[in-house]
Amino acid sequence: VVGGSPTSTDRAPWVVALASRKRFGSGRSGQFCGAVAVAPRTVITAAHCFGREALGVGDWRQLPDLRVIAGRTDLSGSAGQELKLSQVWANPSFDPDTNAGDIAVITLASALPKEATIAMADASDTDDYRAGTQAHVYGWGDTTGRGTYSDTLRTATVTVFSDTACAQAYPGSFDGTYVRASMMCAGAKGGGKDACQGDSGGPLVVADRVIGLVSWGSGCAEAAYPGVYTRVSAVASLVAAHS
Ligand code: 4AZ
Repeated sequence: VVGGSPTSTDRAPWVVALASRKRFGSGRSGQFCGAVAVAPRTVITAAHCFGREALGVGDWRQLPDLRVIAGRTDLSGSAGQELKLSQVWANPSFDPDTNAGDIAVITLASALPKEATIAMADASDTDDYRAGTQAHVYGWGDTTGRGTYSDTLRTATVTVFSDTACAQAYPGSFDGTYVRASMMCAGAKGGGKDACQGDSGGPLVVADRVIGLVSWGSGCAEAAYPGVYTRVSAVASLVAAHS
């Protein structure tokens, strides 16, 4: 998160880290994405966290090597719990060229407390998506856009963009925009606050609902380029079908 401030998993217990025990040597957390607990055994994240192909054979994303880390503000510490995954459904319709459908559903092998979960926005929560709404993005990702990851959880307040402004920020693909109906944008006027690499899959939150998952963007915190998020209300039925 660029332009944010430190927070804690006490305040945001539903923010979890996705880590691989094989990603780094001992002494590093192996965190590679954010994620969010939406039910005691259900965590949602970005499909692209699992690569172009879900759970690619032979790499560090093998199911037995993955962990969901909950309740650990500082990933260099050992607070909270490391949960095993019993299943990953990475959307088979995810398109790595456009990032359309960037949603994956993780089933945990053991349950988190209900208090450590957050509700997903659904189609009736239109106010949450109104342009100008203040939302909060969370993650352990890059804080500068130059590869400086954070051991401690950070958050920034960003503003929800209109679909028109979002599409205008990313023009030019074959059908006029890179932005699909299953996406939304949020950012700061003049830039300076945004999700960045390593935050992918983590939540964008309004009040007590998760409305977006960090998905993509051009650079980080640039004035012309808001962050693009998976629109949770658009994928809620997929999540329900796979949890
Ligand atoms: C990434 O590479 C990434 N500024 C995530 C979020 C944004 C850009 C890139 C949004 O995972």
